Amino acid sequence: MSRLIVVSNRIPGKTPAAGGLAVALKKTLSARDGFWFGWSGAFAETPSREAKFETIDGLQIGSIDLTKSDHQSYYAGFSNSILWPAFHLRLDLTDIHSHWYEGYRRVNVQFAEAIARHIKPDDIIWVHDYHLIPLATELRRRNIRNKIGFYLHIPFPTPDALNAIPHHEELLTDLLAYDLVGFQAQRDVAAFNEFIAHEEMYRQAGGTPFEIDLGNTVLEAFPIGSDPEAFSKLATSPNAQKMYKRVERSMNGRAMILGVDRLDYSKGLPQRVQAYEKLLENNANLRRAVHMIQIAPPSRDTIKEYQVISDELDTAVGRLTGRFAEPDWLPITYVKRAYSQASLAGLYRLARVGLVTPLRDGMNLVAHEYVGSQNPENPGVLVLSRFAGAAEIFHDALIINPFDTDETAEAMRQAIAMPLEERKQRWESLMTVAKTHNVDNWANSYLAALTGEEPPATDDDEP
Ligand code: ADQ
Repeated sequence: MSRLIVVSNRIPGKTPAAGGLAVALKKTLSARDGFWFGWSGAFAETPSREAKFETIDGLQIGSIDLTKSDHQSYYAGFSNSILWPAFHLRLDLTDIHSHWYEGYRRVNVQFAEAIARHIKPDDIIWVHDYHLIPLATELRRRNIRNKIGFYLHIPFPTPDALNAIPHHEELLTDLLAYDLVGFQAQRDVAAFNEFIAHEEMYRQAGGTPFEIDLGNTVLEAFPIGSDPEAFSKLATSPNAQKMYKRVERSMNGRAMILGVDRLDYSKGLPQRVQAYEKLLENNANLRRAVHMIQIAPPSRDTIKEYQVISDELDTAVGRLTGRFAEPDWLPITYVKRAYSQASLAGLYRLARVGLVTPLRDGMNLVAHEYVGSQNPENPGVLVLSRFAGAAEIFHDALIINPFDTDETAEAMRQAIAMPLEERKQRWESLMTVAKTHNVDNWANSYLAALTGEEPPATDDDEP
């Protein structure tokens, strides 16, 4: 089997939220040999092009340091203040500074130079996410002819949103330097094709369109997943049980409604709190019978828009509490910190309702983890946004439009009232889907498409 080189913004082991994805990619990597490459997390005075290698958990990890100013332009700037909001259709939240693009490209060049000298002729290279779109172009410029694949973890934008991104034509050309561009959902492949159709329409109207020739590049959806069986075990592990029992005691028989998200404006958190407020407003009988827990550790908090969403959520939670709390009952617990996977699994298992209501999301792994953690004898109900990639596969969740807070409130009510039989039926179907779309199958099917090799047999295959 060829060696595999995985490239992502950060090297693994230093991003706590990476969770199952890092574990799955490490497993794939250890089966194939090769290395993982990314930013070390450290800053240098001058840009270094020499990768440092170390062995972590038996894996070869290569990294480089970046200068503070390049990192600012590349990461907080172009990647997370332009690409992230535009790809999530939040053009109102983009913050465009033209010099950020230069920093973004400089870092991609720096990555390419550091990696190129370590690539052997049969290696396959798998590049992850929007931070590194130009990497294949830069590697090709350095005469790398190997198979290079790209996977976009976030949604692909609509034509108008793409047109609002400075240098989007170059970025599209960059994508076509890959052999395979993988997306989370069919919706994203369709959005890419819609851009092509949009340019064609422009040509027919007499404009000068941007010509896209896909050449040999394959575009395909590979929905990512988690490891539901591992979550199922984890949810009954001693550490998960500790959390489960502690919170169960504090619930005192009330139904728990749970949200777990990075604190990000794409996750629809203020709308979710508003929907919960409507649930309490419209159903006086539920007021002392439910409790919502929202866990949302801050992320990217040097970026202004992330401070704004944090303040907005503080206000929404404060208003809700002031309006409905009683001296001996609080409607919501809002926790701004990260928890171990075991603690999360315990909470998922206890939650009668799992709220996954992003305004737009590539996939959303919390949905998968919630399903994996349920008790088969008494499962909870997943309330899922139609704008999460997960909605393309989890048809038996209660699917809602997160902008319609009446509808979300009604789905919460329905979830709480749902008879055990229906909960079991829905959960069994969701669990079957989560197992089929687990993270190992995701990595194997992506790599099979990139290399043309057969994917390894899975446990589900007939002998
Ligand atoms: P994210 O936007 O980070 O990922 P998500 O898919 O939900 O979103 O993954 C979040 C991960 O962080 C989960 O594994 C979750 O357990 C963990 N997490 C969240 N809150 C936590 C907390 N309080 N403590 C500890 N861990 C927490 C991006 C895209 C998604 C896509 C993934 C993977 O935005 O759409 O599904 O990549 O491709």
